[in-house]
Amino acid sequence: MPVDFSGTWNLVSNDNFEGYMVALGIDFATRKIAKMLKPQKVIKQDGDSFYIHTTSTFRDYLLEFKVGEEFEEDNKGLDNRKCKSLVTWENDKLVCVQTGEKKNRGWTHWLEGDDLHLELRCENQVCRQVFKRA
Ligand code: VLP
Repeated sequence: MPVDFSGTWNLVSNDNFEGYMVALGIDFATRKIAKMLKPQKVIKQDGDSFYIHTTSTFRDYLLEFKVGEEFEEDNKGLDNRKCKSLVTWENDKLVCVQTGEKKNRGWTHWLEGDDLHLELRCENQVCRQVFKRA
């Protein structure tokens, strides 16, 4: 059975989000608000086609992509830097490389038990988030 990330997921832990945001150049005032948030992710997966909507009381971010097809990402409402993004499967992990101004930028999603994990990377910072089904 292939892995299926579909569902509605609530953030339950967020390790080093501050470091990740600093690496992205997010300003102090925005970081102060952002680190209080408990974002929700709605993921719709149809084979290799993904819809990932991250919502919060402050800002939302919608990402749609097909695994293996590079796309332009605008990161609107996040750091607003454009990059070229490519998502691939590494076994059952979904790995995104975001090529642009920031070195070593990307993220990885995987399922572990009943939890959804997300590792966010930028430069030398790694943020680890865990989500539980809503
Ligand atoms: C910017 C950095 C907080 C902080 C300011 C705004 C959207 C994988 C991937 C799909 C992400 C989430 C990015 C979070 C970076 C915040 C607004 C928080 C709510 O998810 O699921 O895009 O990259």
